[in-house]
Amino acid sequence: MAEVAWFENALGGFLTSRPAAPPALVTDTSRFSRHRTIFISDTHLGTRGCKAEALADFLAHNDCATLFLVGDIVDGWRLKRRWYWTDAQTQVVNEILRKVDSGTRVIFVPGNHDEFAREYAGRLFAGVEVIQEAIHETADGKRLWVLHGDRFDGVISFAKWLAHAGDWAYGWALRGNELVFRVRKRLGLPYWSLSAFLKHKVKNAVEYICRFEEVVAEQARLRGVDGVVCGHIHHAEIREIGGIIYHNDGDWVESCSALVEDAHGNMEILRWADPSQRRTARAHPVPAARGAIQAATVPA
Ligand SMILES: [Mn+2]
Repeated sequence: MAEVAWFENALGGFLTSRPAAPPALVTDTSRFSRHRTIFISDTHLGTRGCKAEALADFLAHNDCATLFLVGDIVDGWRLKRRWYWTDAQTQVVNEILRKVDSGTRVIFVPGNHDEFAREYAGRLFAGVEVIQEAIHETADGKRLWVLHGDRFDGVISFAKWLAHAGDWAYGWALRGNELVFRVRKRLGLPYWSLSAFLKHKVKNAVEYICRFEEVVAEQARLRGVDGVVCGHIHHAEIREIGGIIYHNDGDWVESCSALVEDAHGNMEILRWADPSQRRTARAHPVPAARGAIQAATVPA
């Protein structure tokens, strides 16, 4: 920091002026999209696993009237043990604040990893509304219950230490991902997730995901809503379960997925490739490489 001369202080306002808003990341306008609503969750900021570069890129290229942060945005469990914060993670925060400044309504529905924020439900932080759970009305009049989803998680409510142990093991699987990613990138192979592979290979995990989806849909039905939007299990999905439209917006530690609503109330899952992978994909054309946007599940 440079020395400050007496007259600089006397100028007033010179030193205390607010830093300029961070510049927009958008360079490729063909990739820019406008949505009515964006839902993201399980970004796990503060951890190594967080794909912050991809997330900041996604936020810079996707605008919306309302942005829902559906929990596990900041990983309080991990930050308690070790502080891990990068410039890309700061960029994510800046992109969210830039949305607030440009008139986007940003609603934060805390999850289990950021449960510290639940105490602040009903308050406003830097223009971000903190709400325990929300009801979102789509453009075509459907009422969606928005919640993180951990409260239906038997493991979490019965034995918290067990969930923490699972979280620790999962963290290691994600670090394995990094290694696999680096090796495959060097070989010019497309992205492949070790932890996602393991999760899908484990039969119990698949059964668990199904049970979770059914329980959440059943609870939504009891509430008399048309559908539900949640996160928590890191498995993006749109499907109808017993007359309820179940939406899961996925995560930003493995799949880099978001749930978006268009001006007519249509919901879609977007998968966003990491900017570094896109550069790799251009350098080595690979048939199976993911594009910038890949529309996935379509509601029945
Ligand atoms: Mn969670």
